[in-house]
Amino acid sequence: GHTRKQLIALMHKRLDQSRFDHCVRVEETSRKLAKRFGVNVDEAGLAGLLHDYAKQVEPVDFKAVIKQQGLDPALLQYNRGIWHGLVGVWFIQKEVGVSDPAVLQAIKRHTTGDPHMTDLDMITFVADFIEPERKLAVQAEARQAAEKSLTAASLVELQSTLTYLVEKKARVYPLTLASYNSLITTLK
Ligand code: DGI
Ligand code: FE
Ligand code: FE
Ligand code: FE
Repeated sequence: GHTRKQLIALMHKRLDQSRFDHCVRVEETSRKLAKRFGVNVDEAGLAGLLHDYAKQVEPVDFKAVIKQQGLDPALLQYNRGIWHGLVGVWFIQKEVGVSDPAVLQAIKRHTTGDPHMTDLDMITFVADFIEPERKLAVQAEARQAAEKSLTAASLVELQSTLTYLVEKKARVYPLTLASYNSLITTLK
């Protein structure tokens, strides 16, 4: 294990200041949500802090990992928006040495969600969307929903993400749609 100070030094090698500051806000938001919903606060904080660790990794480096590790070749049709979570955990294991599978899973799922999200997964997913600098009305709506329910807040986020993607004619990663369908079914 690293001290928080060591983690922060490693993050500064990969992230510019504004992305780093976002990560610290997601850490803080995640810890609050973990207390609210009875989830391990340190795991939630660690996942929140590291969730965007790979956000600024070069596309060519992501492509190399996707090929070398034999990951789904369909991933190559996407971009850093999708890669930094699903593939980013490879860089986190390698460069930061985090091995807690629950933390790695939450980071992996933080952009697309997953049809089988745990409470920790939903905390990372939602904290990213409702950290204090997220100012959209839909983000306020998710923040309000997260007072009571992680699934309700996750659904607000996925509905917004899907609408945004379709609006700009972007390719929807199948997991994003599967997550939405799963939450809709849960909440019906
Ligand atoms: O990393 P952040 O900016 O803090 O937030 P994020 O990881 O939730 O989202 C990163 C980007 O990923 C955001 O611009 C939306 C995009 N995204 C989410 N789901 C999909 C997606 N992009 C594509 N093409 N397809 C998806 O399914
Ligand atoms: Fe992200
Ligand atoms: Fe997110
Ligand atoms: Fe983020």
